[in-house]
Amino acid sequence: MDRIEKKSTQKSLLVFTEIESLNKGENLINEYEEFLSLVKSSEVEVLDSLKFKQRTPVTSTFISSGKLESIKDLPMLGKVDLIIINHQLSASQNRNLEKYLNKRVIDKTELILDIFASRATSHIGKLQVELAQLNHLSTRLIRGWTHLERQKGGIGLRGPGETQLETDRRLISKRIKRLNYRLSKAHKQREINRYSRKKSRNKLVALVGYTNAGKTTLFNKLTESIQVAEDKLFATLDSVTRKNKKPEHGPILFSDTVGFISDLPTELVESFKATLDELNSADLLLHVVDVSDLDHRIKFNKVNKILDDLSLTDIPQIIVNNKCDLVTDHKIQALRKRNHDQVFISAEKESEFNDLRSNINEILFNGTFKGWVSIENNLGNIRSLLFDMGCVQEEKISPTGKMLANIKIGNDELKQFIDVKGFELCNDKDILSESVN
Ligand SMILES: Nc1nc2c(ncn2[C@@H]2O[C@H](COP(=O)(O)OP(=O)(O)OP(=O)(O)O)[C@@H](O)[C@H]2O)c(=O)[nH]1
Ligand SMILES: [Mg+2]
Repeated sequence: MDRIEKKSTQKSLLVFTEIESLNKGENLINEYEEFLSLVKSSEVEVLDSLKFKQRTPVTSTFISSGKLESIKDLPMLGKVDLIIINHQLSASQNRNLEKYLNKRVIDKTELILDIFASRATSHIGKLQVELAQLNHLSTRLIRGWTHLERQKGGIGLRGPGETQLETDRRLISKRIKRLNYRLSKAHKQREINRYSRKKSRNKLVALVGYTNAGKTTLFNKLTESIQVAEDKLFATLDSVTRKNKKPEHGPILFSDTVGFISDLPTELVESFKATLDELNSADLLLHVVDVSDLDHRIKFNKVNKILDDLSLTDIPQIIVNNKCDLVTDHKIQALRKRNHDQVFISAEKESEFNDLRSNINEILFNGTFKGWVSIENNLGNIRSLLFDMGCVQEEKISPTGKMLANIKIGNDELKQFIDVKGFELCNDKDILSESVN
């Protein structure tokens, strides 16, 4: 599908319309800023932006006729290649607007699809975005797209007696079939990976949340990774899974995922379902919230709604209020008082996340054991397992030659060792002080 051409060629006019009747009580306070961020993420050049208020959408053109006239009268309209609307338009509204304004018009869905297309890097990500684009395109075919012919080599491809529209439809449905086939193959591979994870007893903790909440920043700290975290919407598209690097937890994998947004195009949710379905196998979700965002409560609800649509609400969730460094202490205290079970962090400024880590362990492993254990020398396999799990913080040799290890481990994880002969908890301060490193 054609991408929105880049800066040098595509000059756009933004039309932001606040519709009072839509989503009453759920409108973002900073909806306009979010629209600007989306446009900025797609890298088109903005010549001008208009802000309107309207009570209800107009069936035929979405925007009321008076406002359309004022757009048509704009002297700068001649320089505009593209008009971007901050709502989802029906195919006929889109077509009518294009006819009346004699310009290409794209809606919020197309804008988001374009951003995803520019961000997708993995094989699976690219397939998913293309599928979403084609599904979207197939609803708008009547508009008379011609680029498919251009892409596929043109006239020669057309079957005998077919109209342009039929040819487009045929090509698209063929391509959609192929994409579905390739996606299902790619997902089978992921299922195999998932199976080996289950066998390896690793717990999966997935970070979810509204786009730009700070998921990747937190993920990087938790796993000592260097994924790109940016002040851009949809910086992350492909989910990434990495092993926990800190001794507190033991066998945990963290997974960073694509961020959500209000009015996430259904085509995208559908195409990404298989990837997001992986969240189904998560043992715990960290719902990252940007508390410094005026809209954080509404966005929190929007994310929960999407999680609900994906049937993920049964998975335990820790609410992680992020970016606390941008909010006054007073406000954080007030929030803490009201929300005892939530965690408050600054992913960018902190590195320890003690509350978060102990909450994770509480849920996954029934709390944490911290202390010394003694291990007989014939239990080398347990020693290396503890190291593999990342639980050992310090090691010593006791006066009688036994290994002593200072470990942090989930209580449930500890259970498997506690009955083994030769493995004991060691609280004897004398032994510890006489032991050597
Ligand atoms: N001040 C401050 N900025 C933060 C904090 N955490 C993240 N950020 C910034 O917020 C922006 C978004 O962070 P990301 O980690 O990319 O957010 P994300 O949730 O992964 O976003 P998407 O992948 O786009 O969904 C970046 O510019 C980060 O530097 C924080 O605790 N404090
Ligand atoms: Mg991210």
